[in-house]
Amino acid sequence: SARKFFVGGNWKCNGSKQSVQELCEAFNAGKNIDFNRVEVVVAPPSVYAMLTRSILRPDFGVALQNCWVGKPGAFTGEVAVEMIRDIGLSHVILGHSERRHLPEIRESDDVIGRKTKYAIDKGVHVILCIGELLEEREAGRTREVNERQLSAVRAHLSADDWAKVVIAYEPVWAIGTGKVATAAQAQEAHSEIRSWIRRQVSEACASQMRILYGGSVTPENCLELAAQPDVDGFLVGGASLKPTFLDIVRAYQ
Ligand code: G2H
Repeated sequence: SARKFFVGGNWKCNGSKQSVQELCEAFNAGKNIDFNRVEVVVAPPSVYAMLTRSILRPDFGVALQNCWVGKPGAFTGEVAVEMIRDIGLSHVILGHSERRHLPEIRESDDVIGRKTKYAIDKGVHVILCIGELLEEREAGRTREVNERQLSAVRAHLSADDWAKVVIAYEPVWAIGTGKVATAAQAQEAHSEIRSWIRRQVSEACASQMRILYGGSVTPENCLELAAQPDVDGFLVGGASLKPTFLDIVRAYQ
């Protein structure tokens, strides 16, 4: 397709100064990555973001995994989009299922929409995660849940804003469980998401939107998924903490 493949690495709440250093050095040594064909972004825990940015090859972007919803100020414990820009990061992951569903966090669809708008307005690209729970899939509600989560973001965005968004479809039952979606399940959901964008935003936006698959992606299962027409890349968790993440980056080939 005309869409440039996109691979994100979501390190979640893992690592240390030492492991960040070692992983960045392993990535820096990686050869045979055609950046005309793939965009790569890794998301360390926020306290390691400056360290990561200073060590990591400049042809890899760096993201945070969350941000505050508005301007900097009296918001104890939060990190503002302005700070993400200030330290030279390109992206922020928003709406990850762990932030939506962990009882300690429970971020709402609307807050995720507001965060997405604020980040885009400040020039930070958004990796927007959506996806259904196992019980929702089993009840035949996958499409409805994805569309509800997308609609909550659409309520805050202009049509042009969507050009700064990459969507990551992450079925919650496939996250960190080793239970990857089949290529057919991924393709079906991705094609429904693209069709929603075609109807609710525009044809041009739908044809350009990168829709990533996330959930137990590995070097072993990535090629079959990447071969699906509406799978434009990956958001990788556990497997992005190893040097073999680069084999997933090369899945565009
Ligand atoms: C889904 C994914 C990365 P994992 O959360 O966002 O994690 O690859 O470990 O399932």
